Amino acid sequence: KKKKLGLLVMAYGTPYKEEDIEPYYTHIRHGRRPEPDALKDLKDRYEAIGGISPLAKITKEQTHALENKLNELQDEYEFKAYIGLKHIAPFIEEAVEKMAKDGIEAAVSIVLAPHYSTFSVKLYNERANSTAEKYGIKMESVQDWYTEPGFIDFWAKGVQNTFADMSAEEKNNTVLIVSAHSLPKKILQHGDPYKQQLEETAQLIAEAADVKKYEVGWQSEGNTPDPWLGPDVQDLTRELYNKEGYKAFVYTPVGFVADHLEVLYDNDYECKVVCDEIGASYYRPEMPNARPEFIETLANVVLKKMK
Ligand code: FEC
Repeated sequence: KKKKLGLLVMAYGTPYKEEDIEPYYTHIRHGRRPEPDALKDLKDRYEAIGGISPLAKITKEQTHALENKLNELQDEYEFKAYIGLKHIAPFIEEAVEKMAKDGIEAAVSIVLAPHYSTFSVKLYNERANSTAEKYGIKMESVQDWYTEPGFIDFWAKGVQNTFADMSAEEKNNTVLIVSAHSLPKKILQHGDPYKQQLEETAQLIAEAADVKKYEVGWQSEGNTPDPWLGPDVQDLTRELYNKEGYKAFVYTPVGFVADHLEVLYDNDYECKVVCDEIGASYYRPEMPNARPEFIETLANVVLKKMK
């Protein structure tokens, strides 16, 4: 008989409906309610991408597909997947509690974000592991997976396909911008690997896709007085245009794995506005979402963690 194994798939979470936006935003802000202007600004951004984000649906699709793929790839274990979210129900703690109720004794966890930071993955894993401990579940947690060959290959192919769509003039005057969510600069004081992991990701993708000109950028920074990691992708676009006169910009927000607000608004709207202003073409290869090759990549990451 196969051994039952819990699979905790952790993700950021997103409001399911308009009324969820305020409590969700309050949770992101560690319990501080947002100012009315900030709340309105966030509501307007969700409105601009169609009212709510497709993220909830995509996280579910990714999780179900990953469970199926893992059960297909091996026959020692029977994986049972649970979604645990950072900022909205089902919260990480609730997912682990449910595992315990279902009689799960061992589990593996993964965050649907490729890079490790003390401000992101570490916090997900601490919440998962402390709840697992409380219920006597033995849990192994993936730390990062940005070097997984299938991940680099996914983006390299997306970039190559994008280049194939360009005119010769664009192709000779283009730059690849590889980005992730910005974090407060103070993370660097404690040896956080996040910045270096993004730089390495950019280099690996550029090599695999044979891209000569690429830059690392940061996006979606928060609304706080602290300095955040930069350059911001919008500023970087203007600066590169002024210096090099590029005719086309290719954005790969590789710190994310799905179509959601930070991509559909911060890239597809905000970066596109800058490109339109300077008269350059805007390109953004497709996100991984639940594409089979990406799900197989995640499955490989999980299986490696268990060895
Ligand atoms: O609903 C959606 O479609 C978008 C979901 C969403 C994802 C996401 C990913 C990351 N965030 C990270 C860090 C921060 C820090 C702050 C912060 C703020 C927000 C706000 C919204 C939001 N984040 Fe997010 N993030 C998503 C959504 N994030 C909404 C609040 C409004 C705003 O500032 O835009 C600042 C918190 C503070 O005020 O102190 C820090 C990181 C990721 C990528 C890793 C991951 O997915 O966990 C890091 C998706």
